[in-house]
Amino acid sequence: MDLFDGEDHGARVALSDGAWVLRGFARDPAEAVLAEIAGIASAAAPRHLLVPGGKRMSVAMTNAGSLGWVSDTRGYRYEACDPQSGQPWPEIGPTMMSLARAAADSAGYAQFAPDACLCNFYEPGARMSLHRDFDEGDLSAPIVSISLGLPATFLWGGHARADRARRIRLAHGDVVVWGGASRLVYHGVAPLADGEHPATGRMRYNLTFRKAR
Ligand code: MD6
Ligand code: FE
Repeated sequence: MDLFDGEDHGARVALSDGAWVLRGFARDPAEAVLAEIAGIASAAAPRHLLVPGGKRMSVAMTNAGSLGWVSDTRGYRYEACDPQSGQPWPEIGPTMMSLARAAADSAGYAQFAPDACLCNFYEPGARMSLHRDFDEGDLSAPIVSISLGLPATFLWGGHARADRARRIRLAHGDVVVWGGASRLVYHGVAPLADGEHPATGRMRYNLTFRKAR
């Protein structure tokens, strides 16, 4: 067993109403998913987007699917083409797609049909401040989030930004599924601790599958 193996592989942990952590759910197909991420990154390079306030995000992002989430000084939105290339975003890989659907199913969200996959690339020190995801057109669909590589501390807050956030460790292969009453919960990621992961080196990857339209 390596250092990054969770002892709770296979556990399903309830975070709050409608939100689950599926421990290790993505571990077996991780290698195939990482290959798909590499393909996406070579077609649409990860970049550090500007937020409307003008700051540059520490997480690098790209997208797959018929819509991709983008941010610039004009705001946040979904777009069908990569503004950097003018080309459509690459397709969501078949392994990651079936994994996202299986995770949604196992958390009680049948028939999940995501059209957008936001791909987040974390180097040591990268973080994501507390936010809610409400740019999606269909808030009745859940979000499925797959974490690969270095472990992160996920911040799970409440419905108000000031609500105290719980700290939840997300390791290689962990999947979070949330929707329903928890769909608009505040959440974030603490600065990534440095380390070396056997599958990804000094990187954490996070994929979030959404129904944007
Ligand atoms: C991350 N995840 O884990 C950031 N958002 O790197 C998110 O912001 C997120 O995991 C919506 C739903 C699930 C998530
Ligand atoms: Fe989010």
